Amino acid sequence: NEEQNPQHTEFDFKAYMHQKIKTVNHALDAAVPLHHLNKLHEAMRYSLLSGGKRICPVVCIAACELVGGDESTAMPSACALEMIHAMSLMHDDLPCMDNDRLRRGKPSNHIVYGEALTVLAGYSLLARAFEVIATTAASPERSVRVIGELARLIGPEGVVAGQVVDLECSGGGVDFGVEKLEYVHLHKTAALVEASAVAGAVMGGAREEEIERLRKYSRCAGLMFQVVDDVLDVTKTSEELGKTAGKDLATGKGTYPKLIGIEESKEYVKELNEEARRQLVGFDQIKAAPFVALADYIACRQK
Ligand code: GRG
Repeated sequence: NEEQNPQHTEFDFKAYMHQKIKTVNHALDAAVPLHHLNKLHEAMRYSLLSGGKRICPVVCIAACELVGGDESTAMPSACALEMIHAMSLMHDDLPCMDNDRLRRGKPSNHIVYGEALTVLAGYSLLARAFEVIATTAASPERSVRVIGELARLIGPEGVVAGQVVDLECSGGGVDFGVEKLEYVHLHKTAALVEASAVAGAVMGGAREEEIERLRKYSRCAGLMFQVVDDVLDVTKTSEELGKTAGKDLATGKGTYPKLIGIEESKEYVKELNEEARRQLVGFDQIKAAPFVALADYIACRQK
């Protein structure tokens, strides 16, 4: 893989992520300070600052830098995206949704703070996300465009739509074909990555054509993340499988290996990676290196 991709050998993705995550965490910490009046801010910070790969904020910053902007211009949007990601995980873990007691190896938000406070802390993160973009970004015109894109991509035509279809199908008994599976992943997962790339690009002053290429890249990357997830679920060692029981069997939910086959799913990952990479042609190749490496990281991750 490294032979086919010389940029990959020169670009230290791990160091890049480490450095970006550090600045993002610092900005998130400042964006949601602790208040001692009640537990609301504590509950917001519990999920916001509890690790995580920070893919959305890094994509946002990298997109801004790719089109000639700088990190600080993208930072309010980057923080907003991580706030929305965090609130979606908090709500997803609730008993009325996926009912997960653990998140990132720690008790889920509602286990620690109770369901009511988790719902409210989630809404607060959502509201704070838009407030941060509206009040700290440089250009009002760009901020309005980002707010509009973000609202559309997470709302009833975006993340929420994906979650609704996912919930409908999770109980089993619903005809769950590959089209529906793709719909769920494109909305539930890829839409927020898309919003991240578009927000960064808009804030950095990208041309429309650049925005559209980054949009396509992130849809491929987001979808790829989920196909890889499904493949890993069936290729895990039997010991690990004993713990998770395989998600398609456990929930009645469709997965790529189940619907198109394991080898075909791996082939699809390759195609999505190539398609993602094609979107980067024409950009400054040095500034595009994080995107090449991110797609490879998603395609090749083992856990
Ligand atoms: C967005 C308004 C609004 C409401 C939320 C509950 C809900 C509606 C949506 C669920 C969305 C969801 C849980 C999508 C899954 C996304 C996903 C792939 C999460 C895992 O991402 P990682 O591995 O997480 O990047 P880390 O822990 O690294 O941050």
